[in-house]
Amino acid sequence: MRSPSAVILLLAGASAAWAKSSSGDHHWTPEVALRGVDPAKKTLYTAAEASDTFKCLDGSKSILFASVNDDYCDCPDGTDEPGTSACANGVFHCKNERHVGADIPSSRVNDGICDPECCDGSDEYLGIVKCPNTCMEVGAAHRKEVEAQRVLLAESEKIAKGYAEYAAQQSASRGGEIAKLERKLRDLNARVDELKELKKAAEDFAEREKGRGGAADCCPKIETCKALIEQHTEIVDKLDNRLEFLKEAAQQFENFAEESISEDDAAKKAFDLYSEYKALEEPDVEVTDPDAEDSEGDTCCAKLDSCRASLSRKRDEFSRGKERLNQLVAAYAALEAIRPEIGSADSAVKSVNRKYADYLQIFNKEEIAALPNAAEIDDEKSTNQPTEEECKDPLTKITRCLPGKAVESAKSLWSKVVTQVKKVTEGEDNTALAHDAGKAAAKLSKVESEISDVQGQLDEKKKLRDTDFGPAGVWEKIFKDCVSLDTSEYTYEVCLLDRASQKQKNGGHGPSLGSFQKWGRRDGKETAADKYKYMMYDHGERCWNGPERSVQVQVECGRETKLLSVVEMSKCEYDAKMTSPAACELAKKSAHSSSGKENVKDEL
Ligand code: MAN
Repeated sequence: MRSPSAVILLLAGASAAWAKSSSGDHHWTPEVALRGVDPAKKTLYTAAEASDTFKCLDGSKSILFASVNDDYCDCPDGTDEPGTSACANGVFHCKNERHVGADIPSSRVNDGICDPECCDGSDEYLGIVKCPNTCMEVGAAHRKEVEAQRVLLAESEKIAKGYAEYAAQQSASRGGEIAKLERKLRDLNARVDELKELKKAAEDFAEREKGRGGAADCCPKIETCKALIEQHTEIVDKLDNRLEFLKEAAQQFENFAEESISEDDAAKKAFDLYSEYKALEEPDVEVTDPDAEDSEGDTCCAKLDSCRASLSRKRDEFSRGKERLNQLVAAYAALEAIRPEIGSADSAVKSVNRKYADYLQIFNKEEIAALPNAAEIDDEKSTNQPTEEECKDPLTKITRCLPGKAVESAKSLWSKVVTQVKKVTEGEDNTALAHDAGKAAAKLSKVESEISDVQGQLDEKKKLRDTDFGPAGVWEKIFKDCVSLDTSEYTYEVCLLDRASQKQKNGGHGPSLGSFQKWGRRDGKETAADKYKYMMYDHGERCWNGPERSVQVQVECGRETKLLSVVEMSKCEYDAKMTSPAACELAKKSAHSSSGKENVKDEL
């Protein structure tokens, strides 16, 4: 720093030198007028030469061209004396060839000090001191520095590009993950509804069990029920046997000659009855009966209910079998009235007739037994009979509807139950749950805790999706990474886009400086272009007699994510500076501003 008196002395010296030279060796020439002029403004001065008039660059005044750099200050803006120290506000430009040009206050011209900004020494042209031209070395060092900066910037931008790619991948996969979790949640919620119903069914069941005398009433009936099933099975098997026998030749009805059907009423009637029989035939659906084996731990009443359900299905099987047998027998019997000339001409008719004769011989004498009465295992005390509407839900009402109830569509209903149970519960035994409120409640709470777990994961993903991670989402890669800085008294820590704190250096716990609130400045005066250069952390621990602590972090492009400085600008309001490759993305697209949401992908 020059002292004012030294400057005055030096200025006095310089003016004296100029005065001496103006009147001595250094005469004014047009070239002298261009001394200290920035090449960018050169034409403004050369143009003046032609008209012999120079207009001060602020337009305030016109003077003779010969007055430019005549060591007398004419222009209020000092532009007439760029090459002398005559104007206090003049600017001298050193060309600094082989380096970069620089402006210095023209008061420093010929002040006897070599200005470091003027490596070419041109500011001391009167030779009061001899300033060597160091521009070659200074320029080389500068170029080296610029090149190093360029390499560093390129590296930092490459890292930032990687961050942006990471964000794009995260964003793309997050969409699918969110959809998957939402689906899972829907399924689990449906399962909860189902388990609530099962639990309710189990409670109802327990209630009914109480009402009907409980185990004391149910246990003795189980054996009776099992015996009844055996008797039923025997009868149904016999029925099936007859049906199978007749079915062996039934195909022949379809081979009747056209003429037989058109010319003989008996053949036609037999054929029509057979067609009706065909309509009754059901495809054989293999249904495993889950009640066949009692589950361990089931109560007597649960076992009895299962047994009743099996019995009910047997009875239903019997009535449908019997209907089919009667229909088929009627078709065969109709052929007995066929006209002999047709019957003996049609081989299909003949073989049907033969089969029927055999059937009569083998089975007709034996009556198909009626099914034994199952009333003794009926649940007379049972109240709260389900409505038909309730019974349409095969899964949850299974224990209340099927036992003892000969529902016409029992078989298809049952197969629906089996499929649903398999699909929804993945092997879980809903029937068991519907009989045990404790088990159902335990399962319910397990699924409910699974729901809260999945909900947590979903909320987390959605929060990330909705977080503003800056241009192209670059900050996501280092989200919540923490950087710290030691000052003489404190260690400051900033966890990116999360929270900031100040700790005593001696290890003591320090106050929170707040949590991340927004991109932008404390005073809200950021522009759209520099919004992502500032992070605001606020609502930290309140200062005694002051505001809540807060920190504004200014970020610049740099190779490392690093906290450079933290200053307490006013009480409990801190200003920090940091570098990060994430800020380089912004440098590249400072014109852009992005919300950082899922659509930033398009910007990459
Ligand atoms: C602590 C630190 C300081 C702050 C004072 C205010 O010492 O957080 O930075 O100025 O509290 O009382």
